[in-house]
Amino acid sequence: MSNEFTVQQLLERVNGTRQGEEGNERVRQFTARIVSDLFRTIDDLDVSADEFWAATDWLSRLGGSGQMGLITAGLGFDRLLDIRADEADRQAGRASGTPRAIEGPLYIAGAPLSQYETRLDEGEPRGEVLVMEGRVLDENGQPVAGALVDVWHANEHGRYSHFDPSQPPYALRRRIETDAQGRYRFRSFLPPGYAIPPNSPTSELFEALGRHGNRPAHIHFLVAAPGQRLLTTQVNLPGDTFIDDDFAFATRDGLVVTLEPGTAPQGYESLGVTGPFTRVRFDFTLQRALHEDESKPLARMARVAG
Ligand code: MBD
Ligand code: FE
Repeated sequence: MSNEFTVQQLLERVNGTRQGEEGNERVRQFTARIVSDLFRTIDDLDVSADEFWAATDWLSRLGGSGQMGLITAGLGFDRLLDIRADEADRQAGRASGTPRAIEGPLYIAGAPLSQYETRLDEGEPRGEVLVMEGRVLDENGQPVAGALVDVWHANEHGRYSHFDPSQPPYALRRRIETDAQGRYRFRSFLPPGYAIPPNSPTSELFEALGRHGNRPAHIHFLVAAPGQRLLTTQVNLPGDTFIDDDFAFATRDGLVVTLEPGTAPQGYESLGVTGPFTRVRFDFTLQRALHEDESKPLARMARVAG
């Protein structure tokens, strides 16, 4: 047998298995497809060796930087998965509920847990005081008691705790269990938008693409309850420059909240509200879970880990 290959013969060997081995069928299918697509790209675009090695160097640095999740969001993959999930729901005739929106790469599990209400921030307000409140509902509009609302947002500089080591652990991250009427509420401050870190593999690519790396102001949620499908979503604050130009394509119609003036602190004393604040009312409507797996309160990496 010759060791001189055409491109086709090379691909067949790359995708071949050892004698008596099958490997993982799904992984082999993905690899075969992706490698052959990239071989074709190199051919079609006449990619030079220098360009190829520059690209692999960038990928190595990207891996080392922990920014892979920024790149998948910025190149539209996260939104693509949501578009596909929405389409699958439509085809299955499933009730829609609150629109899903991407989890993003900045979730951390295990935030402090409270019943009904909590403060996300600590100490002095670091922006306009926000109280967000509402209920968790099922497909029939019935309140869901004991639902878990896991909420997280950026600080006044647009940075997320844990990834920004200057913040205390779990800063601006909390879990809230809804009360018997399905209600939750929390106090925090209106967060600003997010920008990708400068001088990083991600910013390098976005500069080369002539794109910006900004997200409009938003607050993330995972909402989970037994028998209900896990909802991963975000709400957007109105009036942001990037509200219709999100680098991660995560903003959605139906998720831009209304900011109401909350003038009197009456009824909000337990949240330490002493003066005017901004009030956001938002109910989350969950889909009924079709099987147990759909209701696990797991973030994306935990789902992969099983
Ligand atoms: C974020 O804050 C975010 O929510 C996403 C999806 C990507 C990057 C930063
Ligand atoms: Fe975010």
